Amino acid sequence: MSEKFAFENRIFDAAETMSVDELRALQLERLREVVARVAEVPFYKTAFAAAGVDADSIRSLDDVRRLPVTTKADLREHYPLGFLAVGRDQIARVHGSSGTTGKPTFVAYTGEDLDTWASLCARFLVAGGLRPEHTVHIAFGYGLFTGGFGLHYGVERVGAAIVPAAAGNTARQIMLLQDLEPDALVCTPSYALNLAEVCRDQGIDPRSLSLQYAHFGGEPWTEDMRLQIEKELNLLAFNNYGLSEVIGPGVSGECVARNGMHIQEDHFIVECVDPDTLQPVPDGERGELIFTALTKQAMPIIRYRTRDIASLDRSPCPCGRTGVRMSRVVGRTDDMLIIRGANIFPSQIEEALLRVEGTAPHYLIEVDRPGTLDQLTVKVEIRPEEFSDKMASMQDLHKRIVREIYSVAGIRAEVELVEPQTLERSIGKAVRVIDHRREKGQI
Ligand code: DLL
Repeated sequence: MSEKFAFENRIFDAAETMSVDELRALQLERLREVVARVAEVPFYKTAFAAAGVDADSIRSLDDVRRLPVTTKADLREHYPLGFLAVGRDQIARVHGSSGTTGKPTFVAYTGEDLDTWASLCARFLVAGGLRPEHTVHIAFGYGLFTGGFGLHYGVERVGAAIVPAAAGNTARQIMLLQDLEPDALVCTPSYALNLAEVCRDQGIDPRSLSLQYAHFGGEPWTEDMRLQIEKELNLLAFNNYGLSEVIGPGVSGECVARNGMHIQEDHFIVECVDPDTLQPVPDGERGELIFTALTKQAMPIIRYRTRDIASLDRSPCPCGRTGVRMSRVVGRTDDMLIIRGANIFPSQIEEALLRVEGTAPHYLIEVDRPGTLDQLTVKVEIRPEEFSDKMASMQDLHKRIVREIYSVAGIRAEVELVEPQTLERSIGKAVRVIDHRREKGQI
């Protein structure tokens, strides 16, 4: 535990400790309600008819498995807002997350959804130390990404003070941290390490900052990384998880016992399944998580396949919360990369390259974390006819590729132009991505 701060277990909402029987009864009631609510959403209308299910046929919680699953591809097919279950006039806000194409997947919220979301974030923040008298430095992007606004309104709901530092400009962030002396830090775990490094470069000891604890999420990280961050910044680090399609941050988070993230089961039904058969796996075994959002109004989602691999633990927790705990996310079943908190699919890089004439369809994406920040390098073969020893034309090509990748994937990549025929050819499935972070145990 932190040298600076005595963590006591506080509960924000009595719903977090309701008995398992009460919880299951509430889930069943809410499941019936949400199935009725989405009955006129075209995708569900068709899928429910095909599966022969409706609200009346949901008699027990096991019946959730009779409902169709929803995937990111389904959301994309109904771009931009085909999953709306309310009129446009009911929407209070839209967020989004990157998809496999240049267009994001949008998610919409009513005023009531935003209220629910703020409470869900408040709950895990309080579970991990937040008190009304604290100040929280939020270094998540404020924009379509759900991290910034989600955590912002969660902190506000608790009644604590916020420094909405947002993302980027690390030197300025360090000034804010030094001068405003916040108690807590909110960002991605990799950004916390970056902050510590830049601090040291400026001759400031990151351990001397006022921070007592931090809430990290938005990307995978390991237990080793937790220890490293805690040592470098002298704070206690909590993990929280969520995804835009389900609501954003606030799906689950750690309590002071830090033995897994409590899923907020009064609002979400979780299943952990074998990704190939969709059959449930026993507790403690790894599988793909599937979430049903029970209370959302604008865009309820039924059995959303997260592609995130984790396991579930239903043993009682000393904190008293009854929500099942999920382990860290240990991997994904698709090829989505999370780079500095942003979701990137290799197909986006391919799409960007295809837009630039002169590049061959041979490329390799390398992801690394040489210091504290993720680095994305794209090695691109030049077509023989384009290859030239004229610096100017090569530089121009390089610039165009960097620009296209930024425009499609929203990320600054290092681009290396390589000579024709230099990238290894595969005989089976092309290896497009080498993630050095995995070999190093960083993710
Ligand atoms: O990353 C929501 C979020 C923001 C959660 C801030 C927590 C804090 P998306 O951009 O839609 O939403 O990305 C969702 O990020 O499916 C996971 O693969 C990954 N992810 C999120 N939190 C964690 C975590 C937000 N704590 C995708 N550990 C998810 C591992 C995480 N992976």
